Amino acid sequence: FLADRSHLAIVAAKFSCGAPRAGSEKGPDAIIKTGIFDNIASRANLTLSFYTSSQDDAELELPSDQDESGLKRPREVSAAAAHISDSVYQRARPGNFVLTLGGDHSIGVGTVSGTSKAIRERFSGRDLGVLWIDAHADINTPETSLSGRLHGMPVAFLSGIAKSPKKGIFDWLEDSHLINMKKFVYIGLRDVDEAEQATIARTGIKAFTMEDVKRFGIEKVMDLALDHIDHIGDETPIHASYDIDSLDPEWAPSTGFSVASGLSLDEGVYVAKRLYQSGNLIALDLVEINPDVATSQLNVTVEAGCKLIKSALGA
Ligand code: B3U
Ligand code: MN
Ligand code: MN
Repeated sequence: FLADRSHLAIVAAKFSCGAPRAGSEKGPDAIIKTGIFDNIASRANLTLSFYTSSQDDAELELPSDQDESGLKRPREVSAAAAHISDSVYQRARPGNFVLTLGGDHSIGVGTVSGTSKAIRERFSGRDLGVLWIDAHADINTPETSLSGRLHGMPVAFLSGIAKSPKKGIFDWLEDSHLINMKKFVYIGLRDVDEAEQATIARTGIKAFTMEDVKRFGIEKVMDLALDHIDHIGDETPIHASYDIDSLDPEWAPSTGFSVASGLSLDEGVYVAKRLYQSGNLIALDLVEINPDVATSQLNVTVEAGCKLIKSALGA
């Protein structure tokens, strides 16, 4: 195993400014409250938090929440992601497995850039593999985005397709933070903007849509996805960024952007199990659980999220 799963570092990224509505900042506590981590032995519970009144959570001073350059709250999102990036880097660098609980998916700029840099240092320049499990492609740029929301753009910034539009907005991203898109795979796509489709086609990014999952079955899709990331079998470290909206609304109603016809819970769990079995998973994000949406069924979503986490950790 490439990361030491007996040393689980948990990052609670209580941040929702990248999304149109608040609420996902409460996602980490909803998961933690279930007690899921209580019996994981010798965990290093190193928690990073935002926007919370609880005493042991460090509150981060964030810059202005103004909209700018057609982007919604870009300085706040950029600063939070920079902070998360460094936090994840510090934890991944010595070989901990890093689990980040979101938060909206703009925090993915932080998590993936942090592990990318750590892996380059740990394994002398190696590229990180990334599995992005999501209904959405999150690859809009400031130019193509129709919403201006940063949770629809993390993949564009991580790949270098989107560049810092201004000083103070993602200008902290270094080359070592960026990812090699040849080792990047999507699973679960079913709501992709036209400009995003064009970007994916032009750059040849590997993508398995829900149609592909239905046609080939999730087993075959995972065979192909893992083979794409690691086609020469050289144990490429993998960061999985799991958006809960990849699951069908039946199993994940409490999220901001539900899209019909998603992964069944069994399929989602299968993806997580295969990641564990690969032995190469070094980090996992679970994002976009929003306790303020479909609150009466929050436990359904939280239970699904916990199953994904446990499966990815081999529990
Ligand atoms: N593609 C749209 C919608 C969206 C993306 N990610 C989520 N929603 N969660 C956008 O705003 O970029
Ligand atoms: Mn997403
Ligand atoms: Mn999504």
